[in-house]
Amino acid sequence: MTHPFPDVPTFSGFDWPVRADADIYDLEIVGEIPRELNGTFYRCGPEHQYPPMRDGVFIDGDGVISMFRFEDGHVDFRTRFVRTERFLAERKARRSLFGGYRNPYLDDPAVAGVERGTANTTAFWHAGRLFALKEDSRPMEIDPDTLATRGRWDYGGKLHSKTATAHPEIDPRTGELFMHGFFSRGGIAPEIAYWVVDQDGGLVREFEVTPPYASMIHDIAVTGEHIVFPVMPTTPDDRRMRRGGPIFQWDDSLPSYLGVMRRDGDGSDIRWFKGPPQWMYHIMNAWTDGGHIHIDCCVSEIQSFPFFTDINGKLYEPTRARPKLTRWSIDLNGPDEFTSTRFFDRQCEYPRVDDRFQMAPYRHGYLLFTDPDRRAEATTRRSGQAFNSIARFDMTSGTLVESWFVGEASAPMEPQFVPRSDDAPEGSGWILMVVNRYAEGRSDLVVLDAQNLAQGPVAIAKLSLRARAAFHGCWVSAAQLQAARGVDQGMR
Ligand code: V55
Ligand code: FE
Repeated sequence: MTHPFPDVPTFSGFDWPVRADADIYDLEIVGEIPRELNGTFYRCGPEHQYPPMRDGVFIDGDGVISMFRFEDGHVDFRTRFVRTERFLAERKARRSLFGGYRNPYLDDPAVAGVERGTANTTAFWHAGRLFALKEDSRPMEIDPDTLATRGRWDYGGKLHSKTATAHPEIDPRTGELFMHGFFSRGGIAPEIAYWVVDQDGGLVREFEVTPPYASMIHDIAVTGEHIVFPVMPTTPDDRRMRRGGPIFQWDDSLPSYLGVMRRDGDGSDIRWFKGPPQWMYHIMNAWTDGGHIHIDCCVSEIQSFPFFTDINGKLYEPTRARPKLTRWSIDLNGPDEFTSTRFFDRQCEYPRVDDRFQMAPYRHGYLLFTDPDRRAEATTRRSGQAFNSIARFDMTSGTLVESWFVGEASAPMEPQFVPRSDDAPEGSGWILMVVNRYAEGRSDLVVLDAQNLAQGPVAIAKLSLRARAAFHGCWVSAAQLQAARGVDQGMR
């Protein structure tokens, strides 16, 4: 037996770990699932298998990958813990063995040298393979039908980097994949690995870039022509880690930098553009327009996770930690500085687009935000963020077009756009989104018309259990799945 989870917000109420590998066949559907929706919505998030050894932070939970499979108006649900090396070691011991977020000094000596990666951040599809990703380790490959864990993926032994981002970017025009790994040599060494994978899944080149200082680099910007590495002052410290402290702290004595290099180059042309200290987790889209690069993203004044504390002991200021929709612009013919334009003054996160229009000028942007006139349930209460609505923005002007409040005592998770057809115009399709129903202790998957969010769901697939608080996901069409497995198996 294991002892109960501690009675703290991270592990109680809606966030009490479910810990189930479960299948629910044929979810109850309210309304009608559009017949064009054939494929699978995959999501990945953290959930502790066992009560933590110390004060567990939720982003240190074990990876859980789940899927909603859409077939001719039906939706089937499946969820599995990812069988990481760490998960298996803890399962064998029937308790936690890893002591803290990215801090190996706190581990039980029994697991010295065991891969610490949790595969808990993103479900990602490229070249016929599904991955569960965590930025501190290499990708974990997952079976797209059974969700069984296939093992670590290193491009046939070609990958040098020990880490791989949870935010890879696919160029929808070429099918190429662009990835980075910060702390690529392991530990907290500052080097950033960068690699390109061709449309067939083969690693074509990899090299390292050295930033002005070591920092967490959660998401990079990729345009048709450039790669941009954001370096912002959330910094690691090995001595602090040895004392049992957090790997990362916020240090606003340092500036931010955007490192720009040509996408098809070798990194020798990298140029660092400076800006004030600020923090950014997620990019909506980025593109190169002649001599300018634009990056639309959610930017906060300070680190938004409260558990990455201020290096000078300053108290966490929630209002400054709120991400706001912002455009960073770089003039490639100008000085070594970047500029910012704020589009929206509400707390927002999880920006997404119609992925077919990534890396180029675009119109439709979707994100979660907090409507202050409504009650905000603490979706990601643990990160200090509480969203209650989804919005569609017109990014040609940076203005909010429409929004939908998800309901009382409810919280939305990252939206996923699905096009009506492969050649539908930008924004013609649906938004799939899990909405957690706090009062009922369960979740819904809502289907929204992406051009009419305000009317509310066209269909709801009802879950009888709490969907775990996931981070990121992807849509894989039935045709892509079929091509990847060759034979139709279904999940019966
Ligand atoms: C994030 C999430 C992580 C992580 C680092 O959303 C950053 C940001 C789920 O794990 O390890
Ligand atoms: Fe993320």
